[in-house]
Amino acid sequence: MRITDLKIHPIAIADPPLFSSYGLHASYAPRIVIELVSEDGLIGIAEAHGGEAALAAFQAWRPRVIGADAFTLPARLLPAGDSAEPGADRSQTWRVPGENPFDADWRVYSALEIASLDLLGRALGRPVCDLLGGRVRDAVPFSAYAFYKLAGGGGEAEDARDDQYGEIRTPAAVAASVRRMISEYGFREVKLKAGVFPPREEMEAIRALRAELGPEIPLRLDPNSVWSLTTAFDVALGLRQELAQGGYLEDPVAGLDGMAELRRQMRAAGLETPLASNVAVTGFQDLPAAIANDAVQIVLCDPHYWGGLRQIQHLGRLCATFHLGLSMHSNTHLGVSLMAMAHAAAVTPQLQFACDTHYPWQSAEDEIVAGGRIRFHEGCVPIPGRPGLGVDLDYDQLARGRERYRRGWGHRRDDAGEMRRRIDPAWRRQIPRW
Ligand code: GKR
Ligand code: MG
Repeated sequence: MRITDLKIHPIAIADPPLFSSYGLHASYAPRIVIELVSEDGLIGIAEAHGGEAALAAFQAWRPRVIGADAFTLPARLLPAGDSAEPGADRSQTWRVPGENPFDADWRVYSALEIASLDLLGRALGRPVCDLLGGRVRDAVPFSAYAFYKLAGGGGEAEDARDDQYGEIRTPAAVAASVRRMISEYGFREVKLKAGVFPPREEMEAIRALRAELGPEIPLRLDPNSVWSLTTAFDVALGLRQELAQGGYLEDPVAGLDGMAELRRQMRAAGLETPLASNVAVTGFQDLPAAIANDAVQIVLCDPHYWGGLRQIQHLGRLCATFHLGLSMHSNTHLGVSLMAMAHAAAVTPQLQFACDTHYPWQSAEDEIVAGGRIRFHEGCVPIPGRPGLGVDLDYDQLARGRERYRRGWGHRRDDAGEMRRRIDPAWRRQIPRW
């Protein structure tokens, strides 16, 4: 099935002021939506990280895509490997996901793989998961993803969004926000984005969550690499009960060496809390060292930069082979990405942790899926029986997203710049900060 066009839609979507150790989310986040058009007029879609660099990358790939066969496009375009030079730091320690030049090719490839699967699914009348061997679950569990934040729901001036959650800076506010998210979505696992306030306060937030939610809900804590070894060890010790039973500590320190050393110290002290990563481990090339040094016990995959859905299936098998757990990372996204993430999890039996999602932080005003926001049932996204990913584009909404981008909003994710603009003109990312 010959591809006759690749349409590339850069959009900006409102984003609330969420904190992480990278800084603060700006009022708009960039995304790119692509449409692969086939010779018989069918369209396959995907959603990707956005911004100017991503837009240029998609445009550069366009000539290689036009004329390709949708069935064999993945094999034809698969990147040869890693674009990082030997010895280069290709982690996400210093770069937010979606801004890492070393996985730029993988990000474009991922979106093309997903759009080609959507296209083939539509042509064959089968859901994407059926093209990859079939679903192992009918509904995919996601986790509540709590953030510290300023007041505000994203967007600006007359384009500002409602804010359901208000300012979140205290343990009580974290617990209340998660309670609210759970009552709306039904999530059964919870992650707190940390690395924002002194660790003592963030440990209190985890204790407040445990008190609020009871003993059954697994809790995860992710400071995106900004703790020292000593601090990370103290947090692991102090929260050994709270993070047990299916919880984990995600990227507590920077780099695979740091993670491996922390693991050694924790095990010597009898602390078995698993260490998870999407910062130190960002692709297949990181696995040999991670495994050899026992630096990471749970890998967070992401179909947006690991290479699409088939690569997540490969990763699942590798994780099982090496006795690693598998979870899923997210970044600000809309419903097309959510469905791609859900199909990835539906065809990967080894993925046993509820997937991350930023989706509750986005608003219906920005959704580009026809029919509005995807509905969760008991914390899960049901996998539809409809062809492809199971969602269509709402072209009016897409045009609104394009218009926001055209107005100059959300051209690059710059959390550190936003932190300097709104909080502290001298702010810079510091590792370790605590
Ligand atoms: O959205 O600020 C954020 C997150 O910090 C994101 O950029 C991370 O990539 O959620 C991610 C994570 O798990 O590290
Ligand atoms: Mg993380």
